[in-house]
Amino acid sequence: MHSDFIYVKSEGRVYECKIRERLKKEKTEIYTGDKVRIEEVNPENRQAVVVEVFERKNFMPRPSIANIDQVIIIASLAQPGLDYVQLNRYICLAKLNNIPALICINKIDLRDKEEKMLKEVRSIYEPLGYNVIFTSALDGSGLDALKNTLSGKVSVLSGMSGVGKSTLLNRLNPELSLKTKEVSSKSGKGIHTTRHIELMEIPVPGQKPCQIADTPGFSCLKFDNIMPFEVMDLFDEIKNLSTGCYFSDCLHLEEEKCNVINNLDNIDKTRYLSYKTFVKEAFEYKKQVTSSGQKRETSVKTIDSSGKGKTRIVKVGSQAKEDSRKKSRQKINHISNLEDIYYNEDDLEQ
Ligand SMILES: Nc1nc2c(ncn2[C@@H]2O[C@H](COP(=O)(O)OP(=O)(O)OP(=O)(O)O)[C@@H](O)[C@H]2O)c(=O)[nH]1
Ligand SMILES: [Mg+2]
Ligand SMILES: [Zn+2]
Repeated sequence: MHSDFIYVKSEGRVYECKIRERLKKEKTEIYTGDKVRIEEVNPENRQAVVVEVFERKNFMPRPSIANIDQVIIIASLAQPGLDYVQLNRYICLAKLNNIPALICINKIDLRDKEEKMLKEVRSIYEPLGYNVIFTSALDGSGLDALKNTLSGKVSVLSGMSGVGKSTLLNRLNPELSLKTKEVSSKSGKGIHTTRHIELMEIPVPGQKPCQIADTPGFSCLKFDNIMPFEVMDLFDEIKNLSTGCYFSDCLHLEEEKCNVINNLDNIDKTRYLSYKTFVKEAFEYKKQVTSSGQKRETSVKTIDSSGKGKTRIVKVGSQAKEDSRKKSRQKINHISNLEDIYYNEDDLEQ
């Protein structure tokens, strides 16, 4: 169902808002997490109009959400089993959009011999600079550690369907009662339950208030907007070794005198496998772009942020100019009309 309204939180109140016609004409897109200026139309009924959208500090497509401090990537030890390629996919997506990420492995109650796996996950990701947390939404273990990472931040939970994102959020704040669903017993895969994106406040005693967005998991997320040569930028350990390759355009697949291939003992196997998988996907994308003459993401500008790599910021259609009129920055905390962006028929299959 499509809705013409978006919901904006301002000074503790939620306003039901229409979007100013001018913004619609300019095709200004508004996403969860955007900071906007509203004008009240009917204060009693808390109705307002969005008149301006401010420039974003960052943006994560799929799911579309703006101004995020961190992505918490959830994977599960079982049901569905830990899939490193998928986990790396979510990690790379966060990196592509220059958003800090941490890893949370959920459902640790489901495995008898989990110790070995937990060590393995730590040994892969901690040297790469990722914080790894282990949780069980069922028995509550690790939830305090998870809470500690949230303080004062805007976080997004992402990860495959069925790994327990909504269940974890419900545990963090039982008042939310988000919809969760059984993992399909036939396939062991999750069936999509979370359908829209909403920023929710989680009160954590003794800590600064924090906001979290739950997101729907994807079953077939692909790297379809980057070129093969750009994939290595998403794998620090490969990028670092690439400076020693003989060919400057080496893709580290089967080239001669490749410093990455010569050092495969120093790279985790599942990381290298993921790298190769994403390069292959990027080649498919390149083929499509080349054959259709289609332009790449024109709405994305890439800026260099003080030598720390690239920041992709999606341009907002309207100019976010500061003016002297009284205004406040509000945050959209609910968009209910994006459903069809997150789903295709394949995704909804059980
Ligand atoms: N044993 C066990 N089951 C869990 C745990 N966390 C979640 N589950 C179960 O896993 C299933 C899927 O959980 P959801 O929270 O709906 O998964 P989700 O990640 O939100 O899935 P989508 O919304 O489809 O992306 C539910 O049946 C939960 O009860 C856990 O820590 N341990
Ligand atoms: Mg969910
Ligand atoms: Zn190489």
